[in-house]
Amino acid sequence: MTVEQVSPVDVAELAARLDTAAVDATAIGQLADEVGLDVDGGYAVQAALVGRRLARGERLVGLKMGLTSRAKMAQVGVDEVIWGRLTDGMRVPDGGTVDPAAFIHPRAEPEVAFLLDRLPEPGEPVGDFTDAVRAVAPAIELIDSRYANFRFSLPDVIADNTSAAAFAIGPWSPVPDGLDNLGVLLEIDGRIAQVGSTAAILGDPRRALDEGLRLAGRYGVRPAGGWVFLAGAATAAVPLRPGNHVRAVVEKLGTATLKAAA
Ligand code: OOG
Ligand code: MG
Repeated sequence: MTVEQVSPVDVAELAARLDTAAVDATAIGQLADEVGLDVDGGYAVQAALVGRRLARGERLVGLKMGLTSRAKMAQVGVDEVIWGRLTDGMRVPDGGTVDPAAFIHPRAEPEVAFLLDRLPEPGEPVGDFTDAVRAVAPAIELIDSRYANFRFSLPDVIADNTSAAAFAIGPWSPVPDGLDNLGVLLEIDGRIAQVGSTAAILGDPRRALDEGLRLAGRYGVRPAGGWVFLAGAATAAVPLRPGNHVRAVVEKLGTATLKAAA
């Protein structure tokens, strides 16, 4: 962030606007152009935005990656890997129900979740992260851009905590031998909406973990044991409509489910 461009006052103000948009489920215009926000500025706003949730009593429970697959990058027209923060307030039990009216224009996407065990060392190479991972699970992420028409620049989506809105995690299992080429399905109301492979997630979801911990580490974020990590969707996201039953199936890992109230 260039100090002359985005003052601390702006950071707090932009975070407040994004927070209000989320709480009121009302879209706002993009912010980055207005104030000259760059990537570092975006992460500063994200920290302040999530800080507002923590001030309301939510707890940080993990990290998420965004835009780790071509399908996702193409869908939103941004081609950089990004990371965001997860709080307990975003967590929905597996099989649980969300109120779609609480969101602006929610979309569901299939995810692979890791459960972190010990604190990985900064810069620890891929492969060794299997030691840092206690378990892996299929998951569903609900994303909900706070920007009108789900349109944003790279700094905008970073400031908006990478569109994070809610997530549900299926049953945890020990990490299988290969995670790099597992089939991924997203079903809506029993119909297949998206098909993909974990290979689409930076070649291997474990690479997303490595990349995410490295990137977040640059901003002083160190994961704790028990944190969850979402590796980023392997497929494009699908609009969530009232009454939808969503299932994400990951080969060898099983199924996560979520319902939208009618
Ligand atoms: C940004 C968030 C992307 C993923 O899994 O790629 C994301 C967006 O698409 O709005 O969560
Ligand atoms: Mg996602």
